[in-house]
Amino acid sequence: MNIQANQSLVSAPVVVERVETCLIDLPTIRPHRLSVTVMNGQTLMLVKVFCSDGTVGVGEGTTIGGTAYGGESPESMKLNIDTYIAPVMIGQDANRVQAMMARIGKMAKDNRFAKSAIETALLDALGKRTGLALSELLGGRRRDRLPVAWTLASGDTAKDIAEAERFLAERRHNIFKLKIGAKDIKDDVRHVAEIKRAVGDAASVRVDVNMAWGQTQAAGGMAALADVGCDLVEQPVATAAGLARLKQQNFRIPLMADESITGPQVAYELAKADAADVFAIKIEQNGGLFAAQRTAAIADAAGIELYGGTMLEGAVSTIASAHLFSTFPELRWGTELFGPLLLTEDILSESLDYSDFELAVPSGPGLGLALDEARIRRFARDGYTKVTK
Ligand code: MUC
Ligand code: MG
Repeated sequence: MNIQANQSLVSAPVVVERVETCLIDLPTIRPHRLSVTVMNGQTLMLVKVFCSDGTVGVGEGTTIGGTAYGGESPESMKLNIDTYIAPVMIGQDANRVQAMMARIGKMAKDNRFAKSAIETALLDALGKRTGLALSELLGGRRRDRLPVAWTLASGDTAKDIAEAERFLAERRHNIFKLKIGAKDIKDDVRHVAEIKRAVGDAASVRVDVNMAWGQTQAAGGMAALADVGCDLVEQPVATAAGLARLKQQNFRIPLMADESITGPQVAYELAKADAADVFAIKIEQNGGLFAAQRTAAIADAAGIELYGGTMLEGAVSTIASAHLFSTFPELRWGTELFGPLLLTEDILSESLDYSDFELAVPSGPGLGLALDEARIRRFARDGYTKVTK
């Protein structure tokens, strides 16, 4: 397509005509054990935004363990999009993504995951309309590939070691995050020590406590984890004040905030309170790609390092996140964008490129993905719900 044709497409009025949503239930390759839940499957909420120029954008809302991790479930995302969000989008300018999100914000409070799905779909459509990859719409990618951690969470140390050794040999992952916090601290620290001993310097070993510890437990845990060669502790306690108190104790191990980061305002408060060394950036937790970009800018300005987080999303939201993370000035701790690899089924017609310990960020227009609709139909709970006004 030549530049003139591109320009006329961008300047022509393009409106949203229809929104479709669907829930897809997919099995996981093994049970995934976190301190908050055990996952045997994952439900993806897919949304499609149909525009008057024929472009169709796709977005995804996905969480962990129904409402075990946060207030939004895939079902609530779908219901709130169908009932409240889609109707205010119909007939509105599809090119003005930020204005559309502001309009939606007036009609729908909270609902950060649902909004992230919608914003992703609008940006995917805009990218397809203009021929630009989503990362270029976000200001331009700085890297084409991203380091990807894997989470060892089978609940069994020997199985976790075997999994880690296999992925190291396959050159798929050399960063491992261990889910701890459900057991006694001594058992958890022994588990981490054994895995670190097995992988040695070939891999970085980190832990995610998912807020399971109290303050004094966490202080003991941080010190013990530093001693066994753990590189990073993620969200050991629930509150921002608790994180800040831990951070002030200067353990020899960096502290990362995850669940605490629910948008730019909170990110600013965390930075002001000196509550973390690292921020896990998640597009859904922040309420969309633009909000996540603002949170990352706050971290950057405060000298807080960045990590690209996941809600164990499927391919669509994983790749939306990848586009955003590819634009960050620094990504010191890499990413954990392995969600699609935890699922038994691929919903894309062309699989993602995970190789050499990294994920390739697609370069085609928008997300740069094509869905396998036959596979989606097979796993869809009730098919697509259509909203036209
Ligand atoms: C979290 O809390 O970070 C990310 C990887 C994983 O296994 O769980 C998620 C959620
Ligand atoms: Mg976490």
